[in-house]
Amino acid sequence: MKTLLKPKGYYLSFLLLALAISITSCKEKEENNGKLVASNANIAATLEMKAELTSPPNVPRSVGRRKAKKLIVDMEILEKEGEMADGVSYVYWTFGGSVPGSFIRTRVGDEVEFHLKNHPDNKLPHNIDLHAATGPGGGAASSFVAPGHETQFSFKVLSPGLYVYHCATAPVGMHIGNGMYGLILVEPEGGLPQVDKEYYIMQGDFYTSGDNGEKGLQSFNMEKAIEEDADYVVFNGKVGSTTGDNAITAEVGDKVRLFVGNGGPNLVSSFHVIGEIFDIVRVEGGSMINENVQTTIIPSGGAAIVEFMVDVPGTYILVDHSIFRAFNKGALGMLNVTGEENKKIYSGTQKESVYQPETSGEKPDMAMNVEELKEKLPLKSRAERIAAGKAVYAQTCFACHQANGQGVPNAFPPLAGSDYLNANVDRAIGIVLNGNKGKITVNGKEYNGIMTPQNLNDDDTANVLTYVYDSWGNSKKDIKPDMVKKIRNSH
Ligand code: HEC
Ligand SMILES: [Cu+2]
Repeated sequence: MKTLLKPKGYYLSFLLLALAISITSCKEKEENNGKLVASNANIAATLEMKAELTSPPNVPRSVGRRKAKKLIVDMEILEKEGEMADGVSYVYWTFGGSVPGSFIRTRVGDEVEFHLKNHPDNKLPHNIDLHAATGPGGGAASSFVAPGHETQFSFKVLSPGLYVYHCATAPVGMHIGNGMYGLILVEPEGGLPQVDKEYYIMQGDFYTSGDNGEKGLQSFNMEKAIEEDADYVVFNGKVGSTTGDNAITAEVGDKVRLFVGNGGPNLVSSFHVIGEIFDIVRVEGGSMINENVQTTIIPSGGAAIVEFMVDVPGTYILVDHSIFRAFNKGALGMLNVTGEENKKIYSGTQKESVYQPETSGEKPDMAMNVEELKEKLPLKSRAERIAAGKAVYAQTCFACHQANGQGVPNAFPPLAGSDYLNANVDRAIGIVLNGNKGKITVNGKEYNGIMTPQNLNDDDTANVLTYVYDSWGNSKKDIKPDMVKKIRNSH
């Protein structure tokens, strides 16, 4: 027996030695591979590489034609304070320092060697469940890690698609609710088709101790989370993450691909881009392709890849079309497209005129036009005009400037205590009548957006401005219809 076994062991160790030599020599080749020509790329291809990780809205380079490899992911968990909205801060728990966490880009067949580090300054243990992994807890069972420790596990990515990862440490909802989620993309063999622009957008709902807009450091509110009563619903972790100067960009003619995820913890997103139609949606991040889609549904813990060509310049607004979330809770982003107009695809306003249909015909010769009639009526009391203005505000202005005139950081300037508003009444009237675009500074902050003309008559314009001036610490100016008429006629 002994003599029989000996040669076996001998051959085995020889085999291992040969393997080790071939790996080393291959490694040596790689180290010199700067000199190798592209046709030798296969020989030079490394057996392993470090994954490029990016924070939103950026994504790593596409995998292209590279072969499957061992892909080393180095992910650090950081619990850190950030800004939820203007003046509102929050302690986020993050994968890689951002919400959503670092984007991981792999190709099918890669063996992902995952190193999860929990920073020593953190207070809690965490782990990670990757929906792209097959195995207990998607990795959660092998990755529980205390502050000041590192854990390692490996998994093979078997199925192409866009997958969510998240922390799965109890209470799971709280870890997710504090921002512990992100996306991992598994590209098919040969990679996804090339496009011009790719971005990473992920929705999440947040539950804070104070109401939406309440200033100061907010903590997680478990009761509201259980009730699914979100204070903030946002893209990329905060209100205004992708608006104004932070807007994502493209040029006319570009093919744009958005990797869109939803971390939840609770809400399902009705993802829509105002003014665009998705040429294709890779539904739920999987292999099914739907074409010509207006709004795609992204479940909590799910994702979708949407692709569209941008044909005309302008600002395209990304929203959760459960629309109060967009205008009142923050789920609003912007894609700025620059380039040549194409009037055949979109004309812009072609003409604007008064619309006064004929009345039923009684005494047509005596009928006064509406404006003349209004001029004859006595002006209502200031209180009545303010009440009427409030109603106009609630219908017309509030979507952008918000219920208490506070505006939306980096997108819509405040009307509350607005130095810009209070400095010049005629200018304010002009803005409501004709809209405004270009840079303006309101209370020391710069805005560079577009307000469209509001198409209100003189009375409504006067009333809404009287209401605005009367509210939120503004200068109490009284705006009369004839003041509006004067500005209207001067244009
Ligand atoms: C679709 C969004 C939208 C709506 C609706 C809207 N605005 Fe604006 N408004 C803006 C934007 C954007 C600006 C800044 C424009 C710029 O950057 O030049 C602005 C600027 C202003 C300003 C000057 C800046 C300031 O904060 O004082 C006033 C006054 C104003 N709007 C009043 C109104 C009133 C009154 C209404 C309703 C009748 C209204 N807006 C409706 C988006 C909107
Ligand atoms: Cu966690």
